[in-house]
Amino acid sequence: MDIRNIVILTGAGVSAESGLATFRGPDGLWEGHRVEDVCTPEAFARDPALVHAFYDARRAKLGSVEPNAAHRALARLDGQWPGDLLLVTQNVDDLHERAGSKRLIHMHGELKSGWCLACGERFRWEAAMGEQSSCPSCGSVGGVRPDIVWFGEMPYQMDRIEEAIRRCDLFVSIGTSGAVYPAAGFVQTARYCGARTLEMNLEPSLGSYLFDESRTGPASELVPRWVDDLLS
Ligand code: BJW
Repeated sequence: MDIRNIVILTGAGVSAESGLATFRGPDGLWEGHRVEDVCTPEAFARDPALVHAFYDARRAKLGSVEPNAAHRALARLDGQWPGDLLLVTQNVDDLHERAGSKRLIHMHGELKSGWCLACGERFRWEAAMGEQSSCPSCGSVGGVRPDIVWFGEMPYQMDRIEEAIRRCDLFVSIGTSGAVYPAAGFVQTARYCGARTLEMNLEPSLGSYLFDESRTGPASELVPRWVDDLLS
């Protein structure tokens, strides 16, 4: 099969070997809480200090981690692939862009972005956020929240993502459990539109049976090998 257009979906597993915790593993984020119970606008309204503390700690952690071999291989593919390529990440860390990926969408937002609920502006945010931050755009205090897509909110750039999936010849899913929609449904759209589908994950994901091929192992080993094959 001739491959020209590629869509790659990544999840927390691609950053695990950089030292960032996944969501649903034994050492997952939010120990003692289900992520579905705390990553919601309602949870933020109920206890903003708790939610800010969680995201402030994760934003601070970015300063001590580096992209791994999987991020670097995907950036190499982005730089060398002559056809269309779109890397859609569910991750809110900045490791793909630090590795050099350019054709990238953060569908669940970014740790280093803030969003003012008073004026609607989004802006780069590197420091701790807390409850009393003021908006750099309108100056209002108390309305700044992490620019993160929580449960019940619409992921970013869905039109662009869906169009790329409908046009792709190869859909690849890396390091995601397939527990969260709409990302978990991308493989079905890709299949329906005739794309070949490949999963690379430490273990078979929930939707593993939907893929033409499922490779199991650490992303830092599987992804560079797959990129080498594709570019050779
Ligand atoms: C390795 C590895 C290594 C480890 N190498 N692999 C009922 C049915 C269907 C849907 C719904 C439903 N009720 C509600 C919904 C919708 C809801 C949803 O999906 N809920 C589920 C709980 C069922 N979704 C939403 O609300 C979304 N919005 C929405 O649907 O809007 C409406 C809409 C309609 C139509 C079209 C479009 C939209 C919003 C979802 C927001 C998710 N937000 C979070 C948190 C915020 C970000 C943050 O704080 O970081 O995003 S939840 C959390 O899960 C985070 C992740 O991005 C997301 C996915 O997790 P991921 O990446 O898969 O991580 P893990 O930990 O689950 O898996 C890691 C995998 O890696 C594992 O398999 C490991 O084995 C593997 N791994 N090490 C390779 N070294």
